[in-house]
Amino acid sequence: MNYPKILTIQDVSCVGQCSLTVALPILSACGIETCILPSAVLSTHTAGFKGFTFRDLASDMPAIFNHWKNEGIEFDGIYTGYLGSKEQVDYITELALPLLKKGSKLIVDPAFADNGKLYPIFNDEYVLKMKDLVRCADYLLPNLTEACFLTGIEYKTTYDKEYIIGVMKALCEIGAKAVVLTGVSFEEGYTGVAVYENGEFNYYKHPFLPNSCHGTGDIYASAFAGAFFKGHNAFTSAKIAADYTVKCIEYTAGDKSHWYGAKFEPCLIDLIKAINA
Ligand code: PXL
Repeated sequence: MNYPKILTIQDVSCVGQCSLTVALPILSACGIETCILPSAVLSTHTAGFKGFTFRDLASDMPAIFNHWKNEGIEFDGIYTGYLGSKEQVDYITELALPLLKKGSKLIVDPAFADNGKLYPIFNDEYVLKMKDLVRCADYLLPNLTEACFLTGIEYKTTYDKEYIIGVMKALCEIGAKAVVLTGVSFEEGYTGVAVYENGEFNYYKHPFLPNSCHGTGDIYASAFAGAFFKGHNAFTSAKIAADYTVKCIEYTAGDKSHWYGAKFEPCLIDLIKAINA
């Protein structure tokens, strides 16, 4: 599709280079018309700043979706990220998904946990509710922590290919049609992304950069969505997104004052080239 119109639903963290402040510029750079629905407004993201403000925008959602329905507005894709509360999941499945054009895809980044732990505002009830969105996902983009919370499989930091395939199959049993699992490392010094689609497993590895920063999951998911909605297949999109994320981390490395996010903007040119190659 040459000029798709997509909707992304995730929070506005005013400061901190994550969620919409990352997704919107990345999707725009990919050449996609990007409609947004902020799920919540926070003064900063929740990973390292203290005393952040948080306003859940769930109660605005029904009127917004109904207005779009009345205007006949439809989307060539929907990509969800960090949501503010479990109430939002029902609004999205009941009111947003009907706005998806026939045959168009839903990409879901569960965005509730990392490194074995839930993000501050979430709990087990939220994880349970997130499964309702997982059931609708054409492409689910969790990290291993989120995949384990969703499936109940033990979170491990060392594992083999069978363990990873087991996790991905379990996510498909919940209802995800395909899974793109990030941060999968089978050997020291490397990490990568595993794609499970139509019963087929593919893996792309790249160097592991020890100086990882916050927000890289959002950079990855946004670049994947951008490449995918521009017409690349899932595995190519997964590779393009991985290469771009690595570039952003490399570009940010060494700047201790920039701990809160990755400097993704100067590397957008590389993403644009990869998508249009
Ligand atoms: O990057 C994921 C993310 C998005 N939004 C908010 C967050 C985080 C991670 O901590 O706090 C508000």
